[in-house]
Amino acid sequence: MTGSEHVLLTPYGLRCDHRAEPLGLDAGTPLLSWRLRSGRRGDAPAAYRVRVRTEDGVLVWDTGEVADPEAASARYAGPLLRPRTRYRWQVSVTAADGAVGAAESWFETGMLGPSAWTASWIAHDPAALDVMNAPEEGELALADHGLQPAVRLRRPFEAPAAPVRARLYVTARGLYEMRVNGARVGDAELAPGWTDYRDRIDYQTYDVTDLLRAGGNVLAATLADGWWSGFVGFDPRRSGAHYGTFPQLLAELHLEYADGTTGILATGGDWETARSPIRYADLLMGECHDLRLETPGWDLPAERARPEATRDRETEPEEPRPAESQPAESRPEGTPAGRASGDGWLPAYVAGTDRALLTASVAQPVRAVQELAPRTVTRFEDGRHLVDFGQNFAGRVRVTARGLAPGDRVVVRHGETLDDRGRLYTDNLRTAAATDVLVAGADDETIFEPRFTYHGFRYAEVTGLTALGTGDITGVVLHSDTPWAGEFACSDPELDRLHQSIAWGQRSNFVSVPTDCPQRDERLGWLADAQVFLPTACLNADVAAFFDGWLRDVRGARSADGGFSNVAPRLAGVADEGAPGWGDAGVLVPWHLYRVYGDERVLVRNFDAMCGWVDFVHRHNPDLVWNRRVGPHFADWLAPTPTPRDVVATAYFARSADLTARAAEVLGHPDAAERYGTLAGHIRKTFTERFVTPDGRIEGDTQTGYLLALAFGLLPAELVPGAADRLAELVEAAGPGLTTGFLGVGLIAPVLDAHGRADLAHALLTRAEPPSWLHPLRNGATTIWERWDGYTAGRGFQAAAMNSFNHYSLGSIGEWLYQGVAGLAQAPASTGYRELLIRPRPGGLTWARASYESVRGTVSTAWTREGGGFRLEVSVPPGASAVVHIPAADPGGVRESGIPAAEAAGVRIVGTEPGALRCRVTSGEFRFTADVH
Ligand code: RAM
Repeated sequence: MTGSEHVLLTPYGLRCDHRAEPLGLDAGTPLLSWRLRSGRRGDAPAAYRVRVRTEDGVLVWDTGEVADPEAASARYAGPLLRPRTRYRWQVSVTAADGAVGAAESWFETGMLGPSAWTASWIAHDPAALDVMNAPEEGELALADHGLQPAVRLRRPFEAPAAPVRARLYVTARGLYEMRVNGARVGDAELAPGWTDYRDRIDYQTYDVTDLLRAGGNVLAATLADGWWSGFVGFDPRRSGAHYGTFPQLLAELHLEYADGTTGILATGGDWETARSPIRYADLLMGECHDLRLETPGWDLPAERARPEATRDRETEPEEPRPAESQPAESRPEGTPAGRASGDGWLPAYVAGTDRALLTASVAQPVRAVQELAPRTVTRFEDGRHLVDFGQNFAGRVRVTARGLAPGDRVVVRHGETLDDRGRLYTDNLRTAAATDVLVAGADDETIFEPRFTYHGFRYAEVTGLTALGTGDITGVVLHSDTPWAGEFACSDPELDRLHQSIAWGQRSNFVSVPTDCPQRDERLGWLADAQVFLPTACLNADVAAFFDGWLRDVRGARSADGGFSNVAPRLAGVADEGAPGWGDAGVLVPWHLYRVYGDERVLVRNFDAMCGWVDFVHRHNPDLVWNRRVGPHFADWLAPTPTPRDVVATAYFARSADLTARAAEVLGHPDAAERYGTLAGHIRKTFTERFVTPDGRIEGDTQTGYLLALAFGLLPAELVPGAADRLAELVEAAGPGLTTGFLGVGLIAPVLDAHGRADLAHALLTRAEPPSWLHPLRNGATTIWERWDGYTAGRGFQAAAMNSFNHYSLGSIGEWLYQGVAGLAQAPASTGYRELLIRPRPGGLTWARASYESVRGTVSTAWTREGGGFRLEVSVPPGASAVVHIPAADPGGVRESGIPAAEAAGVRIVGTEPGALRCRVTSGEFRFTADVH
């Protein structure tokens, strides 16, 4: 980029349906969006123009010049998009002064609908799969767990020439890893990800052009159980196999040659299959690689396969067949496997041709995003090694094993913490064995990294190696690769650690779906956890696509009469009926996403379900106190002081009705807006009548009771100050301390702040006795704990039956670190960060800063307090404006870039309040200074 481009108004960060350059899009009318930057204060867009072209430059859609100073996106409205086609698009933005900046990106469509597919589901014939070896002493009881080998599938074929373009469209019932001519395809992990496979199965698209060549090629896959046929959740009545009993692959390779000819290679009975050296692979139990069973070269064309592999084969695979001439299926569905082609390879078993549920994935895949070097490796006398990665995370290890004889075993166990004897503590994993095993083959050195499992851990215990150096083992961090969007830092290193722990909680638990925890036999998409953490999550990362994907399963998990569930994807038998605050996530999550990303379509897609939920609760609770059909009523889960259930439930009922009314308004449904608005008003009235005394005491007199009432605006205006005072009293009386659980915790700092008690919010942040955020950190936490007292000095661990050390719910304080401590927030009535509210709450800190990559561009704040002076730097993206509160002893003395604020360009004073000046600023960078003595 040249200097002048940087100075002028320039679009950047182009997204299509909230993803950068998505490959394989099934949406017919995607949203094309951009962010803006400029080096000039007050720079603002006046108009935009989007042009979409085919790859060879043919113009398909042109918005023309659209005069809209607020727009940061355009919804494609051109002719029908063609399947499997790449489109390039350009956005040009004209600034108010006529200067034009432009940027380009692309998106590529996928199959655009299930009918385009010809592939069949193929598998290893489950009846022909070898029975596992009997488990050895101390090893997983394989028979009990019903674990089965991962299988391989392959299809050699002849390409007449190197293709000029090749795309692989692929999915699995189970987990897949694809290879082309021995090279791994793409970098997605745990693909195709977890969806409710009864409703939909996501497929992924890969550009494999560079992996193919003229002549012999091999397309190959390894398949494992994953969420489809492996263990998920904790339901002891159903040991795995939630969706099916054996994994299956469905794939199509589309080839285009320079002469214009094309070919399709689809999964069908003409593939061949064998068991793999992975004796089992399970998300909860772990993975076992038996390298004695390895057949090098299995995924290579015959002539490139390693000589020893070729020698091992009883017969060579048949001559590869040309891709074009192959029928999609050569055997009818369900036909049992027939003749083996040697070396254990059998014709693939065709398990079906149902393609109705295939949809392109809408979110970023899980990826190995980071590697952690061990902090220490300790060797015990009994030969075990204990590896400390210094960070609790979700992922797995990569170990380099040396000096093993064939059949030697290396066992890696995982745990979040150590017991008081310094040994790996795994009691809290419940039935998740989280154990990976390597059985050595002939190679002297082996690199072992499981591929179809993940664990939540900080420590790994390795048995079976005589030596293990810090360079021999690496922690591989896995999570849904949502682009990181926020940064926060301040003068208190413990608050920085708190922020980091929250961020690690997010990384560890955004693994295809938002899970409660990554370690024990649970890892479910609990709805309340997701909704309470969402505001924090949205500041840490761009989670628009991630949540859009998950919301499909939230809708899918509804009951026939409109009730949301507690977990999504739903699992039979797991607390089906949505509890207050859990089911309500189906309303709260779309609303919050709309506010953050400004994309109305999230409301469009969820509106009916939102209405259905409110109607469901209303139907069963016509007197407007929600006390029937409350599901397993978790109330303010894990709160030190419980809040009456009806108070919690009725507050959420009012909140959901209110947000549904607002959504109706946004979507232009005045009748619904009126209906739900009126209902919300009646519920609020009922709440006050039933639960609030005339002097403003809320039944139960708990922090969470007041928090819900104040945050959700349930009280008549005259009762608000009293309720806020009572909340403050309760916080003070507790230490100052908090007594909130999952539902109250995220509200406590914002509500105290909104009612003039940011000092108490700070007091809570610096409190170290439990319940507090610092207590875990001072006891070695590197992620947020499930319980305030997961470990306490006198008592030790909480009950192992429910004691996760990596649950993000109580980390929902993260929002206030950005919004309160650093002062970076969106104004309450704004959507898509059009209007910001910059209002730092310094507390006892000397500096803080935050930046956030919003849908409009970068927002940042940085403040320092030195001597009696306060300095606040603010950056507002073009197209946005901000109200800035500058702490000042004398509001009239505030200066911006050295001149009185009232005279500064782009600054308009809007008011003063005790100890602060309030101004409205345009886009650009501002440097305010004030005296705070
Ligand atoms: C626990 C989960 C989750 C919570 C539910 C009620 O088992 O870990 O965090 O939402 O219970």
